[in-house]
Amino acid sequence: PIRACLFDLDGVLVDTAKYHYLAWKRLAGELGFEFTEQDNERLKGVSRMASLDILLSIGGISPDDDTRLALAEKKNGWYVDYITRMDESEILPGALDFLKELKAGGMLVALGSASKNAMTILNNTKLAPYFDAIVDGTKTVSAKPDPEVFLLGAQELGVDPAACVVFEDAEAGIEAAIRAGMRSIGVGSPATLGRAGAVVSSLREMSLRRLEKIFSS
Ligand code: B16
Ligand code: MG
Repeated sequence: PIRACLFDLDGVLVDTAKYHYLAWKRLAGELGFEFTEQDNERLKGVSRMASLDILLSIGGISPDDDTRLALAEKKNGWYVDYITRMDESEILPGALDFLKELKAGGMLVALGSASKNAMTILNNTKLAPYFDAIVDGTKTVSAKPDPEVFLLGAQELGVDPAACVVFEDAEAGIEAAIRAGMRSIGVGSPATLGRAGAVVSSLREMSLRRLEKIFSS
């Protein structure tokens, strides 16, 4: 039976992708090239430095390591300005009700995010108290699709990976769940999340009953 639910943050519980986009776009602008919303899709679920490298390849430039670090820090400063102003109104539809239902039903809940800013977001949106374990980019070495982030989450919860379900909006995140030996539910489009055990368009479609039904066989 399922004992724990592990949630990705950006794209599943909150829509911080729009702030990442604004900050990356501003950086591209300063460097003298365009960065579109479509380009931004490629950065979802990807770590900060890997995101920067994708952005720089779009601009066709390859600065040295010190410059790259400075650019990533600059982008992060702008991004942090946005997320420090976030509040509960930015929790994605259905997320809070589902978390409340999971807690009431005795399910263990963990965060599995690539972001180094996850705590700021969880505190500002008042979501932090719903988590029994929080694993984010400050605790991991390898990025998704490596399973590290979810395996650490299961370990902190003291639950076998086979009894865990991962909620993810990124293909690399579903891959990470599979490699961790966990079940998964994609939040978004079946076109990109086809490898998940099931796909929902938002957490509004989720309930404890639905969860049990999906994985009953
Ligand atoms: P930071 P998730 C990911 O969060 C984002 O989807 C991705 O766009 C971002 O680059 C990454 O976090 C790192 O974030 O710069 O704040 O450390 O989807 O894994 O919750
Ligand atoms: Mg995500």
